[in-house]
Formats: sequence, C-alpha cells, structure tokens
Amino acid sequence: RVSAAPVDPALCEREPIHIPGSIQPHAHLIVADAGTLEVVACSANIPDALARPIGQPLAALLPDGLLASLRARLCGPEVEDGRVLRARTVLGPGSVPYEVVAHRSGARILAEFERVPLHPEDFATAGPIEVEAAVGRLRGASGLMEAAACAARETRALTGFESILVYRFDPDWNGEAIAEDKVESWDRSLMGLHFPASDIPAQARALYTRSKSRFVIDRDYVPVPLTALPGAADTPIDLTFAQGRSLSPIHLEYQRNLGVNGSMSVSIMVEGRLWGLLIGHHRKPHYVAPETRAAAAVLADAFAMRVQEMESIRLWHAQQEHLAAESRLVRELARSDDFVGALTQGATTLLDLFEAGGAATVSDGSVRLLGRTPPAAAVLAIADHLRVTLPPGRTSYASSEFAADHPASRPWTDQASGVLAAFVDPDRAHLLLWFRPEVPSTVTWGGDPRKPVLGAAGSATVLPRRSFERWVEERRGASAPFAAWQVGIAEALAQAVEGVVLRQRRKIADLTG
Ligand code: BLA
Repeated sequence: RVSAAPVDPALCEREPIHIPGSIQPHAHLIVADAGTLEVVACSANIPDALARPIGQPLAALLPDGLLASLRARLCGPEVEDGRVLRARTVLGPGSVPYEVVAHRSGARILAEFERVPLHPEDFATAGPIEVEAAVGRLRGASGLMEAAACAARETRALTGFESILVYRFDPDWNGEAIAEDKVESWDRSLMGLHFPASDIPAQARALYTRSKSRFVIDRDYVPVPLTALPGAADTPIDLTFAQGRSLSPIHLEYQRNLGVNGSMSVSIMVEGRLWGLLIGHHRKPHYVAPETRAAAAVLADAFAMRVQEMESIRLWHAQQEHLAAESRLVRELARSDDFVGALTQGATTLLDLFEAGGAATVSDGSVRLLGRTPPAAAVLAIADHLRVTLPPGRTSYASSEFAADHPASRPWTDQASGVLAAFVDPDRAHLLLWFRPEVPSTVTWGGDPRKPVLGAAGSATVLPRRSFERWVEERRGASAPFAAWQVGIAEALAQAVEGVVLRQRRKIADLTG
C-alpha cells in the first residue's frame, strides 16, 4: 500500500550506495589486499575457473602476466583510488576468455571479471577509430544545443541504447533533458522536461563526481552478495569505482516506473563540477562491452571540454564588453565634479552595464532615473531598505527576486524583479542601482516536483514517484540572475565614484571656506 504523503527527501540521501554489499550478476568480483595480494573477499558467483579464491594468494589464481601488470599499476603506496587496469585474459583449464577491469580502492584491489561474449560481433563495440570520428564531429558542432544533440547522437551510435539524453543540472541540482536522440519506435519523449534534485540525491551526485559511469545490463537482475574473510568484513567493501556495483533498489524501481530496463549514466564534468549526465535508456536488457563503456566516457569528456570552452568564450566576451563600458564611465568620472551627470548623460551610461532595463543614482536623498524603473519615491524606499538591512561592511547587494526581500516592491516586478546595488561611501548616502524586469517562465516537469517521494504507508521506506506526466509550473517575480563578476564591476565603479564625491566635498568646503 502506498500513501500519497510526501516523505522527507533526506531519507533518500541516507542510503549508502557505495557499499551495497552486492554486485550485478554479469560481473565476478575478487577483492585482494593491495599489500599482500591475498584474496579477502569475492562475489558469490565466482566461476569455476577461479574456484574458492578467498584466503588464497592472487598468484595462485591469475596468469603471471596479469599479476605482474596488477602489481605494477595498482599496488604502489602512492596509487590513487579509482586508478584502473584493463586487460583481457584467459582463466582455468578451459582457457575461458575474460575481460578484466581492476582498480585500487584504499588498501584493496578490486578485480572484476566479465565473460567475453561468445559472439562479440552481436554487440556494438567502439574502437579508437569510431571514437576519434565521433569526437571530430563533436568538435565541429557550434553552440551548446548543437553540441549536446551531437553528443546524444554519437553516444547512441556507439553504445546502441534506444535513447540517449543529455541531462544538465541547474545550480540547485534540478535537471533538464536538453538533448535527446532515440529510436523512432519509442514514442516517449523526455526532451525539455525538468526533474527535481531529489531524483538524483546528494550522495549519488557525490559518487558520480568521483566515479564517471554506471551501466545496468538488466534492471530485474538478482543482486549477487559479496562474502569476505571473517577479519575483512569489518571494513565494508567500497564499490564506488566498481563497474558492476549493484545500484540502489529505489532507483531500479524508478527505472521500472519510467519503462526503462537496460541503462547507463556517464558523468559530464565541467571545471571539477558535475555539470550533467549522459543518460542511456533501453526498454529491454542491454549489454555494453567494457571497451564501449570506456568509449562512452571519452565522449562525455569530449563534450564536457566543448562546454567548458564555449562557456569560457561567452564569459570572456561579456566581461570584455563590460570592462570597456566601465572604463569609459570611469574616464567620464575622472573629468567630472558631478558623478550623477557623468553616469547618466554621456554616450555611455549606467544602462550600458549588466543588461539592465533601468538604472538609478541616489545621492543625498535625490534620485536620478534612467530607463524602466519604479517611480522615484519607490526607488528612495528601496535605497532606505538597503541602507538599513545590508550588514555592516557590505557594500553591494544583488537579487533576482528582490520582492522576496522587500515585499513593498511587489508592485514593481515589471521594472525591478532584479536589483543590483552598490553603495559609494561608508555612510551609504550615495548609491548606484540597476534594475532588471521580470522574466516570466514556465517550467515543464516530468511529474509534479512537489511530491517526488512516496512513502509506503506506516513505514520509513521510500519509493520514487510513479508518474512522469508533464506538469507545468509557472514562475513569476524573477529576473535573469546577476553574475558574481557583474557585482564585482558594480563595486569597482562605486569605488571610482567615491573619488568624485570626495573631490566634490572638498570643493564645496573650499568655496564655503
Ligand atoms: C540515481 N536517478 C539516478 C540516476 C539517474 C536518476 C539518471 C543515475 C543512475 C543511473 O545510471 O541510472 C534519475 N533518470 C533520472 C532522471 C531522468 C532519468 C531525472 O532518466 C530523466 C530523464 N530517486 C528518486 C527518489 C529517490 C531516488 C525519490 O526519484 C530516493 C528516495 C534515489 N536515484 C536515487 C538513488 C540513486 C539514483 C539512491 C543512486 C543509484 C546508484 O547509483 O546506486
């Protein structure tokens, strides 16, 4: 029985997904001590070729060549968590071929073995040639949306998923599907839909920041438990970097509700931050070979680099324009005894900064208005409010939802949903203001974000929501946000104005002598 009462999403964040104690059945896991190379744990599905490994030295189980590579790459004291060794090997008297992906995890080596498919040609495999061609096409894409569409298309061609989404996080960790490439026959589209932060809880995002990809071959798999030497059981086996890690059962339920069986997600990292995910969906189980999984990670990285490049170019141009306008204003100020005139009358004015709809100066209780602003009396009230509420020592203020801080401004959201302010002097007698209009927007969610979590009646169990029906939210009262560098330029300009104010004061003092 499921009640509709929302459950605290913090419950989702408590699941320790890095130590599930089980793996997916397509993989076989052997855990060895990185110092002694003795096997301390393994999954319950160890194939005959590796029979009864626990307590044995790895040397008794693996071919010499593989053992030597493991030692060289993963066993030193300086080796970082997550460093990987990939190899192909044959095991046991029958010389059965296996793919090996081994990695370092603390004082342990985790080695995962997967049977090489009997008919590898049945699976899309991506070699260096395909990857290079795909990266080349990604390089040719211009603009974020085109690059995202290209990344979705290329990733789908390489991995064979029925659908690939490019999913982008916003600053609050809600997400949006900004590109989609899918088979014709799947008449579901998630393109353009938004999803709340709780769909991918904080500990999952933290894990995805460290470990770059996960693949579920068959959503309905039976997890394979890990067993350990009695002594080793005290420290749970950390599967953060394990390819075959068993995923959260809550998330697998979510996939069921979405109609997804085989899946993947690959982290898109921009400037050290989890920018988004490449998400793969398949209606049936879907096996992706280890080499192809690695190729998907390369594509995600190539896309991430393009995003970083485009974002920094755009930012650079915007900053150059602003710095040029600011320095023209500072030159005017240097020639002038009247800062209000210098900022509001020449070829360049305050309105040339920060894509503002309106601007104002407030100086000893008198107001000068430019562009679309609230009326003078309201601007004076805003100045008074900021003078009183800004903490001591702070010289600037910016908000894209000013009425939330100052309800009296609610009638002026058309002109001043966003406010950027910089005080000129420590007494806060002089103030520069920029206003931005409301940008009403609608956000289409994949399901009602206010009830993301359902609790089974009378228990602490959490379940993901079951409906992904389009749900449209209208957002009012907010402008485009001000960037931190824009606040910095406003502060610098206010400082230049302070020089003029001091000069003005001295002049008046001299005259009145
Ligand atoms: C993980 N949730 C995830 C992942 C995705 C999503 C992509 C990464 C795991 C993977 O590779 O499949 C969510 N999938 C989406 C979204 C879209 C999609 C938004 O296709 C849209 C296009 N999830 C919930 C709730 C909880 C929850 C309410 O909705 C908690 C109670 C938990 N999601 C949850 C957890 C994980 C997760 C715990 C981590 C899974 C893991 O890595 O073990």
